[in-house]
Amino acid sequence: MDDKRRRARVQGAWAGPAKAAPHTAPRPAAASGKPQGWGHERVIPDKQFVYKEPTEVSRRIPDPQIIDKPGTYEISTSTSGVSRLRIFPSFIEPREVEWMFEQLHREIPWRQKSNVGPDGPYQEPRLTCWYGEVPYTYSRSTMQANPHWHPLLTMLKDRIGEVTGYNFNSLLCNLYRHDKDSIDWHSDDEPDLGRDPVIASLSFGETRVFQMRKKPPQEEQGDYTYVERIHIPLDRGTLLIMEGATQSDWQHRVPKEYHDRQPRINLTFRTMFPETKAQP
Ligand SMILES: O=C(O)CCC(=O)C(=O)O
Repeated sequence: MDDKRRRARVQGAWAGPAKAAPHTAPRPAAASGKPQGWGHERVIPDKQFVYKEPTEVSRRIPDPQIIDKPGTYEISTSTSGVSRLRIFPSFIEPREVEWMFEQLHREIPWRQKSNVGPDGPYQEPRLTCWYGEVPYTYSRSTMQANPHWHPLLTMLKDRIGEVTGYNFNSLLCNLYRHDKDSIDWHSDDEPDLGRDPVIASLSFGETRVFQMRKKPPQEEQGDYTYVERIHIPLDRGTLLIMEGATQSDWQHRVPKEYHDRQPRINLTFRTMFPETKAQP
């Protein structure tokens, strides 16, 4: 039985008679006059169920933890360090969030990115735009340097810097046009981001669920079945900061959905360290 989900087996058996089953003598007809059998009553052997302890411990797939309240969450600690999330709902006030979305939707030069995966080239199911002094490569495809920041993006970068103390120099903008646009499991761990990269993710438009899963320990051989999971509904104006070992120890994605979704824009601010290729 190689399916781990069925590992927990109750090991027991009908062990048969503990002692020789006595033959039951035919009983006389009941006084009530109910019909008698054919003269032979069925003999039920005196079986006994013997319980044996399961040899392996049952494993439960953990329910995802839902994070939808403001705060700081230390989601794990490992030899790589602490993985930490900070959530700021309404980081952009409701009265600003709508016009910002409209302006970003209209004025960012959105492009279709073509990536290369294990099965060959494919079109990323969302539109993107890169801002930064240096090119950015992921999924074996490079986005060219683009130092001409839109003024609204510069303003948002500075506002995030004032509140968090982080000074970002690059930005990946993502446009999810509808429910079938998505990004698959990955970590933001490209070498140019240095060690323990901090990512600030700001959302506009439709709410989509940002899912996280912990990387499994070595003995699981890449099997994510039993890993911890976190779901964060990122609604308009919410700022999510990922810090510490989050990119070493966790993956994240925005999955496709199966009901109508309006467009969503996500801005992921980062700091690139192109010269060092290592921890600054
Ligand atoms: O859209 C999001 O919330 C996440 C985007 C993301 O993970 C990425 O672009 O690396």
